[in-house]
Amino acid sequence: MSQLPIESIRSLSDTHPKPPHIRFQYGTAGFRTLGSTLDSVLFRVGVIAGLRSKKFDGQTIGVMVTASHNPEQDNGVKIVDPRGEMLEAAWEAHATTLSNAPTTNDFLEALDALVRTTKIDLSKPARVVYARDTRPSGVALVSALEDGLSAIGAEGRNAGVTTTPVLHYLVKAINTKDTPESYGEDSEDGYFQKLGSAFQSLVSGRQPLEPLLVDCANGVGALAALSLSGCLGGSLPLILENTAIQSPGALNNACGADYVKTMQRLPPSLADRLKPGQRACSLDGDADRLIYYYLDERGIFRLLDGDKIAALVAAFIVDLVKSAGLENEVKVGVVQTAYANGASTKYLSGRLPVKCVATGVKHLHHAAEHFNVGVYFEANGHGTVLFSPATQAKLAAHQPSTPAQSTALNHLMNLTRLINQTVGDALSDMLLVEAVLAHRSYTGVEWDSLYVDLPNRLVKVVVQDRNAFRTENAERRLVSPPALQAKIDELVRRYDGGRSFVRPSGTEDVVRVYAEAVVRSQADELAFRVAGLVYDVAGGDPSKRPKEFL
Ligand code: NG1
Ligand code: ZN
Repeated sequence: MSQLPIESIRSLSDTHPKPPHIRFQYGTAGFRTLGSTLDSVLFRVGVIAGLRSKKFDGQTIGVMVTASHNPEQDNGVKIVDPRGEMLEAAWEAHATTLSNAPTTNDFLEALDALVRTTKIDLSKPARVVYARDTRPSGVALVSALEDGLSAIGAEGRNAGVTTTPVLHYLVKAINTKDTPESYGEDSEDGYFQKLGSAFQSLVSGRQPLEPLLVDCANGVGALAALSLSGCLGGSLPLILENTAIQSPGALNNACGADYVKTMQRLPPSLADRLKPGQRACSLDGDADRLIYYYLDERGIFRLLDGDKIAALVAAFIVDLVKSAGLENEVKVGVVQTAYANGASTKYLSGRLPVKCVATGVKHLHHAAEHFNVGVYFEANGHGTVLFSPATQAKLAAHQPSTPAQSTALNHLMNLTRLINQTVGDALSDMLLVEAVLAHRSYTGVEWDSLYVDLPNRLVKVVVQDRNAFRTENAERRLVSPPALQAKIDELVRRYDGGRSFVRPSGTEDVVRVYAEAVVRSQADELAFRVAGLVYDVAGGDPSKRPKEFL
């Protein structure tokens, strides 16, 4: 058995010391915090990714440097497993431990322990593909990552500046290259060509689509959307907005999917650009979230969020499966979280199986794998559709008995190429939505009218210790602090159509309160009153209690 290259790790690790007094955590979205504090984390992630690759016999591991929808000064990093999926949970804990080792010596000891406990054969090769978004801090962080890769002797492939979903795609494409499961050419261009050709086949013969306005959040999505639009053969005119990737401070600032969903309003920069009835969508800073919207004839903003996307897409796939003559063999299901609008859950459960899981894409992804076709979307616009390997084989082998069945089958096969099977991709999802709208001859108005959203409100509460909040039943109920859930229940009962739940955030040091009700003012009031209960139980200084918490 080979040994860890102690000297090479030691000398390079000393140039990337861990800042004292900071505790890092590999959370739902990887490591994510102020970009200026992450140098040692990136170095160590390089070493960890190398070991993870050795663990998989030299299969390629991915590393993405991004902080998604967070403000520009933040940055982060996540590790992607060989099939293009998120890092396995046990290794999230290893990554946390290694990132917090105070000194180089402690880091080396922790590495040694990891190699022994997880039985890594150090003689195996290590391969890592990595990319970053457009954040200015990304350049130096990638160079720290490269030091980590070189310290462990991993072969690195720099995929440059690209989106999170492209990086996930690359990992899967590289690891399946020249195999029967080949996922496509292992380049960004190869991916966009694949999406573009599937999209063009899906919409051929349909009415040409009206131009779509795309808010690129002043991030990497601007570059990606431009490349993608070159692969669409004019089938979907895109008007790209908020593409100022060089302007300091512009990233995600008053624009992007998170802004639109959270504020439930149009990015101010689009106010003069969007005409009533025109479709628009917003990407987030690493282009894995997508939110649609339009202005109605009175100029009022109408949101088409992840729940509306799930409803549109799931119903379409169910119809195609039926038209292809496969309804008894291919079961479509939907996965949501507690943040899904109650009206969407009602709409969907009347049509197909719906499962609710804890927040965080990995939970949705894993639950979706249990369906033949699993549609999952978070309300915030992150999601995709998974076709199980057995279902893909079934589609390939199915002999249609009528021309109509044959057409529907072809559409389904094209959907498997159009939809990213590794992780949610705003651009792939955007093409998916556009393809469905083209097939249904829907404008935003008809899509919007599938169901009417219940008014809702999401509030953050700063508490002394968010770990004091523990939940059950897919995070819909609190088990601690004791007695708080009973008080929430008591309050919720007083509101028509009221629903509210409280959970600790996995990405910020806050507790989130969600509430919905039949009337907007009631949803707001319920959210603020529940927030008040939370603050009183766990917030600390009563004089600092926010006054809106009634
Ligand atoms: P937290 O901070 O745990 O609520 C947020 C989003 C999740 C998910 C993660 C990862 C909400 C309410 N929560 O998680 O859905 O997207 O970030 O980015 O939108
Ligand atoms: Zn994102």
